[in-house]
Amino acid sequence: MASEYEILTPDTVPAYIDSNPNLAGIVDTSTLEVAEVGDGNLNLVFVCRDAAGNGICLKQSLPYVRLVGEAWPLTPERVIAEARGLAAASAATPHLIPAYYGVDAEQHVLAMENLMGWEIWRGKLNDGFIHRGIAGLLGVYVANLAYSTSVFALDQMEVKERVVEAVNPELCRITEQLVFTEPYIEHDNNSFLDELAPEVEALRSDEELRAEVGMMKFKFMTAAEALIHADLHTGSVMVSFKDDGSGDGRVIDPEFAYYGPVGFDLGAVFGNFLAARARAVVLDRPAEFQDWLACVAQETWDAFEAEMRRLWSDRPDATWTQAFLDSWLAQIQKDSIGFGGCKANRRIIGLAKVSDIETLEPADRVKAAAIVLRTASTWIKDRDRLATVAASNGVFDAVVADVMRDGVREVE
Ligand code: SR1
Ligand code: MG
Repeated sequence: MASEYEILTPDTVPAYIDSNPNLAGIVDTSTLEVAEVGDGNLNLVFVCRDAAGNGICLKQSLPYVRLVGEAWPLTPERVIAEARGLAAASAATPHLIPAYYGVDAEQHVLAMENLMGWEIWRGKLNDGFIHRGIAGLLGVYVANLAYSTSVFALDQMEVKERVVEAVNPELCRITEQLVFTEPYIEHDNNSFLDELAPEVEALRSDEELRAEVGMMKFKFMTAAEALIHADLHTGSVMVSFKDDGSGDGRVIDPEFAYYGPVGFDLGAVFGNFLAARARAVVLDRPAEFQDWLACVAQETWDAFEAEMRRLWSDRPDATWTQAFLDSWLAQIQKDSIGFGGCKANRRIIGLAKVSDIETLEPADRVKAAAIVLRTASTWIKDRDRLATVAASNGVFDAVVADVMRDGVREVE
């Protein structure tokens, strides 16, 4: 049981900063403006800015799931997992995360750079903005985090110690239940429009799909390949535009971090791109936007593969040959397609949905949801045959053609 601690408010944040010597000098607390902006499912997030324009962002874990309330207690120690994820990424890809200022384990508070003017990528995708280059940055992030924390780069004793230290059972249980189990059964956490019921029923009665989801869950629970972010959706990415008009990105929120399968992080990205693409189709977004979105998953994969191959040349252990890397990458690509499907299905049926779909008018929402469910389920079942991100994009195109021509399954 966690000890009692003070839950911060915008009014108490300046005094909190003053009481923490590690945060001295970052902002002038006498002129600080503080706003609580947490729109995620779990935590409080305070963005702070002083009169001179200096900023800091504090994130505090609540002792429960914010989305549900105190009825769902959750360890505030998750802030330590997030600190671990930030520290690992600080070492491997400091340019792809906010500057990290440290963690207060007693008050369960993380301090980091306030990315002033940056926005959550999901919202910008929803509004039809094109940020070129960010998809590739995510591939670079996943590759560096994976390589630098795995047996490819580290001594095996070191890795085993890190695996133990990074065990994150309560957060993993959320994923195990919400991603891999609940969408496929009747559960109080689930919800969807009545018109989608036949699509959900088709998915739940598909025994082959259920078995393959079980395989993905087993891999999530047992494959300690590297430290992974483990919740890398488009709401965990902050974006801005560079002066040349291309996009810039920072990965946030690694509180689900643990030693897991590398394909899970890539799959989370692909599953969320799938939701964004389904939204763009039903809203009939301009061709330039849809054409760009059609390429982002490939861009992430290509950047991941290129970065893994670059890092590989420094590997200290000759056990890991070039041919091994080729096989491993092929397996990771298949895993990422399967995990992508699991991550997409849960956002349609289960708890913690995504605004890409939820903010659509009901008729469009049903169509977009059906596109996601059918595409995702094929990804899961056929991931070995599909084998490539390019082939998984082909599934999306075929499903869109079906749904736009024939509509969704109807209630009999
Ligand atoms: C009960 S927490 C629901 C979801 O929020 C997080 O962002 C994770 O995606 C989790 O599954
Ligand atoms: Mg999160």
